[in-house]
Amino acid sequence: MGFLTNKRFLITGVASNRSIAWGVAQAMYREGAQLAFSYQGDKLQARVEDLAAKCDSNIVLPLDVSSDTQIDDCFAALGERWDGLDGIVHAIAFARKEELEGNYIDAMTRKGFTTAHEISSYSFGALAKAGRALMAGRSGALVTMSYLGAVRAVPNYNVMGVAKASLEANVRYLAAALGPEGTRVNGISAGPIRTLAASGIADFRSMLKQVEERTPLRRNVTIDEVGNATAFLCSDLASGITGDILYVDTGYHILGLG
Ligand code: NAD
Ligand code: 0WE
Repeated sequence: MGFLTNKRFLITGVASNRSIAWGVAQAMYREGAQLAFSYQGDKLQARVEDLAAKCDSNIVLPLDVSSDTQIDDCFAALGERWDGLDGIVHAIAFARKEELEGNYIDAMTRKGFTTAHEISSYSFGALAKAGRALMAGRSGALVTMSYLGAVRAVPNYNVMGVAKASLEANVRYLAAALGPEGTRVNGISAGPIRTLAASGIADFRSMLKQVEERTPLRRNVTIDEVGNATAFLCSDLASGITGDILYVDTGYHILGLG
């Protein structure tokens, strides 16, 4: 019997079969979880429906986190299908492409900063708030996806790094706020992975190569490895862990001189 049997989760952030959220969904499905999926924008609906079907799920809901209405409607629809929810996986980030290249100060704008923080950090708290009633009293778990750029100055990551720092602080404040209700909140800091969000990032290939050459395990991490760690954090096996960031990056973050 899988370690997520009889548990129900909402998976956000599936955009393709390369998405980290898809690695998460497959691991959680394998461990016996029942899954619902959200997708951003009509263009992704059919693709996410197809992927959901592979996990025996027909709960596929629109959710653009820039809209309060869509957030409310998503959880209302979920409440019609399920009488409770055991967790939410948040795998959503966005910054304007122009902000993710070149010198941080040259690239930064008020609008770009606001958008990055709203979509990549505020949205985690917004989902926690909207899902709170459905999760109450069920030892629920929230997990989000971060990156090393939250705590180190990574070239070109720029305002996304500042937004991920905010996201990681959000993990701690949400954990403190929801702990008394039995809900745990954690983040995973994943190493670089070629996904849609990584496509078009200048020099992503050379970044993957650099990590591969230096990191303790001498290879890049996979969506399945991030999926397994997320499934663990969502499960009762992690019942004593909250407010933390777990690095799933083949060890890269421990290095000084690589
Ligand atoms: P992806 O492109 O597959 O997923 C990003 C998702 O964000 C997409 O599904 C997209 O629809 C969603 N999204 C963006 N704006 C949204 C909005 N307004 N409303 C709802 N959804 C929205 O890429 P990914 O790499 O799987 O990214 C998932 C998460 O993992 C992100 O938080 C990313 O920062 C994080 N992460 C990625 C890497 C990497 O190297 N790929 C490493 C560490 C962390
Ligand atoms: O979090 C991310 C990427 C998130 C992301 C990606 C895009 C590309 C397309 C957010 N917004 C956008 N906006 C777009 O228009 N990662 C951890 C992957 C990533 O992105 C980088 C990295 C790494 C690693 C950008 C620069 C440097 C390193």
